[in-house]
Amino acid sequence: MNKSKILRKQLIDRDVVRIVGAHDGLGSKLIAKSGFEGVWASGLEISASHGVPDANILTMTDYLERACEMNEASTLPVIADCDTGYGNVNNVIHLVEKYERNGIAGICIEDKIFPKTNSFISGKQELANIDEFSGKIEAAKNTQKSKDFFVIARIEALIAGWGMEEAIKRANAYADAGADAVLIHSKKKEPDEIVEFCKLFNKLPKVVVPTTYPTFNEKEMPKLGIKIVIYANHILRSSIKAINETLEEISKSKELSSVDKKITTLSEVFELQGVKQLKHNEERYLKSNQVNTNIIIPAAGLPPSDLTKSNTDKKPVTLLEINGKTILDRNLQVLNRNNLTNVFLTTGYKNELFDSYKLKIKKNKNFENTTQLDSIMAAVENFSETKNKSLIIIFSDILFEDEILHRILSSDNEISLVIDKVNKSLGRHNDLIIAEKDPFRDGRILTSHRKNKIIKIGKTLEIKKANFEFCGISYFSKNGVEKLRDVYLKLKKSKKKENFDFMALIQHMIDNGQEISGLEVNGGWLEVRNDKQFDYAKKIFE
Ligand code: SPV
Ligand code: MG
Repeated sequence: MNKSKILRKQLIDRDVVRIVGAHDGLGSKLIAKSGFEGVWASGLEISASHGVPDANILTMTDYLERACEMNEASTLPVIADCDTGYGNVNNVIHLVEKYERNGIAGICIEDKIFPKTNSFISGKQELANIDEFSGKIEAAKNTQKSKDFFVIARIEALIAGWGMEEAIKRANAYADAGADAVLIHSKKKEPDEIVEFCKLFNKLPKVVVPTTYPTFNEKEMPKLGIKIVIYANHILRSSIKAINETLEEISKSKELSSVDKKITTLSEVFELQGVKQLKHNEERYLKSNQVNTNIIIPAAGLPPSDLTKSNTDKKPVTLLEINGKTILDRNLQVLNRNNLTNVFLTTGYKNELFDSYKLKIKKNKNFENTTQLDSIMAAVENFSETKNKSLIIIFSDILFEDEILHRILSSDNEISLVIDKVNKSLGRHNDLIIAEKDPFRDGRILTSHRKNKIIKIGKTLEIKKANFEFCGISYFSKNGVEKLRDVYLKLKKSKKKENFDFMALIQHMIDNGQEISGLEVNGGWLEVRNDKQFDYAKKIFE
């Protein structure tokens, strides 16, 4: 239904249609959210928001642009305040074509002389000749394409001090010219003359703007034939007051703490801007690997016993500081830099130490009796966002460089593990691997893009037989995540799961025919599982 039709329907369905003045898209959204029926694209508000007087200083295009902004920002119909029509009858014809084509529900033109000034500005308010203005109304009605486009004739006779008789005479003339409604304007402190006018003129629905007679209640309007009430400038005036108070408070206190509690939250701003929809659209349509990839960091376990010297407080290893910055912070920084922001963490041991992290955290209370694999799967099972997306699992004691992520994100494997040739100098080789092809030994490449299948992985592999070690970073495509979940749940059902850590599960998948690719790298990562590795990390990370 177009907006003119919506407005016409509201006029049938409701006793009084309540319309609020605004000057931009945000105002239009707030009005819609508060349950009003329409938006008045107010000349006063629009000109004030440009910092100029309401005196036809702006042009029709300035007003039209804002009316369109308000129209697009909400589903409410917009009635545009078009002053005197910005000139003579030809200007009115042009504006009706423009406004209607842009989906504006209706317009209001007033019977004053161009350039007009706001009705509440003191001084002479010059009225247009009745016939000339009736011609504008007739032209507007003859120009509109749809029968529903709504044209309001605004009578300024009471404002200009010409009296009731003149107001009624004009109302009759504008009704004869084809107006859909008349707006009868008054600057009196009481609604008496409005009430009198309404009793004397019944040919058309009436529109009122009770700015100066604020006690006039909506309840009194239907019996007077008033079908539209416009609260014309209250958004503008309330925001000016609020802005002044905020500025004064900041200026006085020289900081933000007191003012922060009094103003709206940023999340409300984001909500009004439609950020939720933005995220939804990204998830649905933005086919970038980054947006569609989750990160899980399992950090539930106890710190390794070989890290005693460097970890006298016995912190979870990912919270160890390497030159003033924790391993977790360093890794989050790399992830953020690569737009990988869907990060899930599983904590267990000393989980309160993670409270300051604004990540999606799953607490694994039973961490002492479960494995890292259980922590990974707890995150997968707990967060529905992990469904239908690929996944990078990063062990919490690994430091890594951006290039490794680039390598993962540009690969098209179903499941892959980042692997490097065995490095004997830093000790500890838990996660050894036998891959189909031996590594390049000359150390001149950072990564290799050849295909290399993993044949064996596990803690019990003999070091002389292994050609690679696992770097603690693995990748699962959307399909790969489903397979991981299936295998894990099957093992859980068969009660065999206790014998499986992450590596054993991968071996189990290989044994059952799943291809697991090795993504070969040559450095660019570091594990921190013993004091020697910790000291080394301190040397290389600033
Ligand atoms: C406006 O909002 O611009 C109006 C209504 O025309 S009033 O300011 O009351 O004249
Ligand atoms: Mg106006």
